[in-house]
Amino acid sequence: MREEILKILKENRNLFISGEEISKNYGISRAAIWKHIKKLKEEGYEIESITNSGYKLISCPDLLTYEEVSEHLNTKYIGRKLVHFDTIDSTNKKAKELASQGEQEGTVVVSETQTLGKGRFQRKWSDPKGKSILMSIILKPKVEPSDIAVVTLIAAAAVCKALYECDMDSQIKWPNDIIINNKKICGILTEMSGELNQINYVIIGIGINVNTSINDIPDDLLNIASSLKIEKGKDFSRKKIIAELLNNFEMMYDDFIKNKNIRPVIDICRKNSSLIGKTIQLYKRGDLISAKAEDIDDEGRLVIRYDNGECESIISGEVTMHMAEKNDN
Ligand code: BT5
Repeated sequence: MREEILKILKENRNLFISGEEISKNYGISRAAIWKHIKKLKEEGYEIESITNSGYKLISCPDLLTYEEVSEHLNTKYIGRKLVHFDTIDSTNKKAKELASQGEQEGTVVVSETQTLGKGRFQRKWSDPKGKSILMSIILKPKVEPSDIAVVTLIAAAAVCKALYECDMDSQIKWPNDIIINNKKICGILTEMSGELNQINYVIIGIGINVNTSINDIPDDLLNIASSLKIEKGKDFSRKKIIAELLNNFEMMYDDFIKNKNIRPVIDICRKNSSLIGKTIQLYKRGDLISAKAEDIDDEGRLVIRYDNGECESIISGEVTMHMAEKNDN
């Protein structure tokens, strides 16, 4: 009923709609309507209520609920079911739970905050409440497990493109970070359940620092982390960014699954790469090795050249990477 009331308020935005009319349309009591309105107001909806005139929707909050995000969404299945939490341990963990219980492909888990947000290798992901995008997409792709690295790149390209559409130039630090002015504003965590040659499901977890301010960033991350707000000096609409991201993601993911075409993804990753042309350091089987990042090849692998002149193409997940200090200016 909450959804219906919100829908009718949105259809009549800036106009009064009487409690009686809502009551007649949906066959619920005016007291019940009032309760829903009260709850909506608590969630941040600005609704004017005047006796004898009814209710008027004035503004909507920047919440990542389906009702808010769907206004900007033009996907067929990605994000068409959006499971929203106020708080949760980790959206990836929840998405895994749902996926293993048979949840369909495309369902997205979103939370306003996480108590146990995680990065790769069990590192922590930090977030202040209501200021980030914290989401996990459930996928069930019929591809080889070895193709999964590409899905991380599709997500990175989708974030980069969505930010560009919101007037932000960002760079992709292959394979799973998005940076602005050399600071991380987004991290991607891809997790998979499957066997040797079969995938049960893939979870793409994405964390973006959107309206995070300097004070929200833990001291130990101040040198490496930033947000869209810090970099641009203004607030951004989280719901618009998440919708653009999902729109882009579906387009590129479909192209990959149906046509095996990842050229648009690779183009975005190459053009916006923060690594190509730079000397990087990477951990390889425990050793810290220096190499030059030369390219991202057509399969999405990072092409590196070692100091001894030898070349190698590495797939995501194979190494942990740190920018060499001389590039960290
Ligand atoms: C990542 O790991 O960058 C993947 C992060 C994925 C987070 C999302 S949020 C929604 C979904 N649910 C989850 O539980 N996780 C996903 P990694 O490359 O390992 O980077 C982790 C490192 O980034 C940490 O060790 C910190 O140094 C740094 N970090 C932590 N929080 C950060 C933040 N908010 N912004 C920028 N850097 C951060």
